[in-house]
Amino acid sequence: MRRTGRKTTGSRSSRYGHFSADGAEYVITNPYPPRPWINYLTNGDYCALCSHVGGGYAFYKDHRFHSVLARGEHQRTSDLPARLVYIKDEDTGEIWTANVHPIGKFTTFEARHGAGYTLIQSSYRSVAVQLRFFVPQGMDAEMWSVDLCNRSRSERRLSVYTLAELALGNVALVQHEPFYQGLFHEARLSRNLLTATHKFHFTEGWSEICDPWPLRVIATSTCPPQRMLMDRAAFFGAFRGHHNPAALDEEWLPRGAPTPRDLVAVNQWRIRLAPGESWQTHIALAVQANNDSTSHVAQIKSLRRPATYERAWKNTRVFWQELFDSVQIETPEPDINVMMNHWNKIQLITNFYFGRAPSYYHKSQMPAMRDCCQDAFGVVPLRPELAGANLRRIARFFFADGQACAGCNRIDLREKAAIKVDLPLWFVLAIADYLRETGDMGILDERFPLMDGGESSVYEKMLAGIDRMIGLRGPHGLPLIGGGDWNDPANRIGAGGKGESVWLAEFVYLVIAEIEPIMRAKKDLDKLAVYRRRAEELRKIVNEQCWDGQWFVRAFRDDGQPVGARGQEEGSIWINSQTWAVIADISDQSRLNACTDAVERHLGTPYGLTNLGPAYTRYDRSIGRITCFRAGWKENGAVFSHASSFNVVARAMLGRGRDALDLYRRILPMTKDSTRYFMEPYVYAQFCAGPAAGHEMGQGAYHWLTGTAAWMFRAMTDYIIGVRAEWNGLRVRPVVDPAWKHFKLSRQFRGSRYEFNFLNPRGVETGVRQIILDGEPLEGDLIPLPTQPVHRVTVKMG
Ligand code: IFM
Repeated sequence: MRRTGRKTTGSRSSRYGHFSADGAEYVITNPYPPRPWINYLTNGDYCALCSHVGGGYAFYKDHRFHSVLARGEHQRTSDLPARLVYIKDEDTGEIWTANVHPIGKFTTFEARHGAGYTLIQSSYRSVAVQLRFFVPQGMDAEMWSVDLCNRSRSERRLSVYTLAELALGNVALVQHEPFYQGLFHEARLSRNLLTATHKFHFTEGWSEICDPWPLRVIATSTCPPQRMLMDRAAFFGAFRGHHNPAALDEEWLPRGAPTPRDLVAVNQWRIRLAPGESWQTHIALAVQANNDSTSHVAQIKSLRRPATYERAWKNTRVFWQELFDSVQIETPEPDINVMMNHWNKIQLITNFYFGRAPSYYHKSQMPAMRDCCQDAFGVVPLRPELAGANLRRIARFFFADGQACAGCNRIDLREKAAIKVDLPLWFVLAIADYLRETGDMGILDERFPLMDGGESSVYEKMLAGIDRMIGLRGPHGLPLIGGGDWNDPANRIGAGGKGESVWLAEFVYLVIAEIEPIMRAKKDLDKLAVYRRRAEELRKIVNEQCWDGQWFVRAFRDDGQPVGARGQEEGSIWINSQTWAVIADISDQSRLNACTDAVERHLGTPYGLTNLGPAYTRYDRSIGRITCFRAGWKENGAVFSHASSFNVVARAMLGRGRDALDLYRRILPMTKDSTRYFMEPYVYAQFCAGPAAGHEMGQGAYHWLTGTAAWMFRAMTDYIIGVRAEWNGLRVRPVVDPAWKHFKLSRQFRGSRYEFNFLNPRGVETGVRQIILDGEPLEGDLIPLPTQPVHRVTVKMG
């Protein structure tokens, strides 16, 4: 069950590709899908975005300030590879690209995205090429392998050129003022080594600061090239481009020039291949601290040995395999299996490392606190120690009064206090989840600095966040929404200082329930009593003043008018105040079921649920930017995957297994028609256009970086298959489609492995008739803490 070499697919394919038999790779067979379909290759520090033709960019830790590889000019539809391999037939002079794009000459093509790597295989004129791009664990580099084979019957004389487009340091500047920025480059070429850095760097307030970039990039290869070039202008020439670089007109690349303004790393090898003969080189593009250290020299030497690459490849495979193995499922639905066992994890860990900031569709964003906390929550069952480390890092981004910073970057920048008020509560949620999984109560007493001086413990930060929230009360007694909550662009509801959020009330209610056992353990009973009173108050207000007959209103504006209320022409129902009423369990079952029904009735589409409906068509300053988006797009009525995934959890919590799975399937990326959806079929996108977008409905946008990955993962393991970590064991409450007669979950917990086997012969949605733990019947539905390395659990539903 645990090894992922087995065939898990049967998952559907698209007209552009399919999953590999074991589900671990997505194989793109047509070089022209509707958009670049990309992969993130990362070890948590170095990150390469790599499309199916080698497009994308790369950075170290923070895409805004430590850019390495340029993004090319890919944006959205075009995708000029930033990693390019040209081949020239020296006998005929013909040129093509092993990436296929942009020259577009090919006989065969296949790209395989896998965990941490992308392979591109193509052939043309009987020259077969395989490009392998990967980011090794434990080394800040991207590694390329180029394999050529002469499949013709005659000897071939070829030139092979590799091109990496560099953009060093602060990328906003490089893109904004390329000429000016080029004046600060410092680069050197020696035999088989390029070293490049940038002498002007800043992370804030550029007019006063001018420090050199603390990093440099080196490029070297296992097979020394006969020529190297670093001047982009000399490579492409004027009035030429990626289709026809001027330097390829000549026999040899021009010899080295002084440091150019636009940097590339180009290698040229002239090779002769007998029929059937192969040639290979490995190339590394590595990031080093910009100083002369002996370890740098050692690294360069090792990057010239093929064994280094093969070792790194193996280690990388092992890392990902272990990650895949930590939680595995087997259900009757191949699409779900393939996502849960492979791609959902790859997406989740990518989000987790970089805070959902860098993608093909946005780049200037910072890693946001709310997102980082949710991604840590997603990762908790997979790699609790990584989640714990990240939560400790996030703990540095708080103020004494409980406010959180908007962002929590990886490179020690100062961050501003957030205008969004909900952020500290996500931290409480993530910590509580982490504690249930690990029992690592010690984290609560660990102390971290505060942004405004001094320090406090994790526990104190959690309380400060809740205290602050409790203090912010509006005219109805609900939490003030201030500059906004989860729904970022609904940013003006409380601009005048009086607007209130119903969703926040539900969230605070939940967070108090989450922290209660922690406070009991801490014997903080007086404060807990205050929190409980506030929770009961909120329950009363939400039920007495926010229930609109069929659903909960979303908020109250500064003028006291409700947002998301029946009878309103636009935005009369918003999803989150329904979903989170259920998640927080703030009302009775009949209301919770009624608002869940209303969500499906008013917001349901074949692709998932829209964020609100009907979409706004007129700007409403009292609500905010959300009303400016085109109707049906983004938070204004798009099918928002993240909010839909919350709703899967809600449906399962209500015991509505059929409904939960019905929605789950609609959100899955491979269930969408690629020709309309455009985005990758192997990862979730933030949204797809909703009904109000007219003929564009169903068009996906903002791939990869979305809280959907965390929530779909946990929705399946914790709420549908229904195995949830609790303080003293694993609670088992499956809520499934009655068609699920047999399914499995294998997961680690507190150092042991649990192999769950679920039997549902009567085809029920929920309910456990009997649990057998290691051969013995168990009372109740809580599996106790582990006593041996492996526990086997049979769960009979019915
Ligand atoms: O809640 C936010 C999230 O933090 C970033 N993406 C959009 C969501 C909804 O606005």
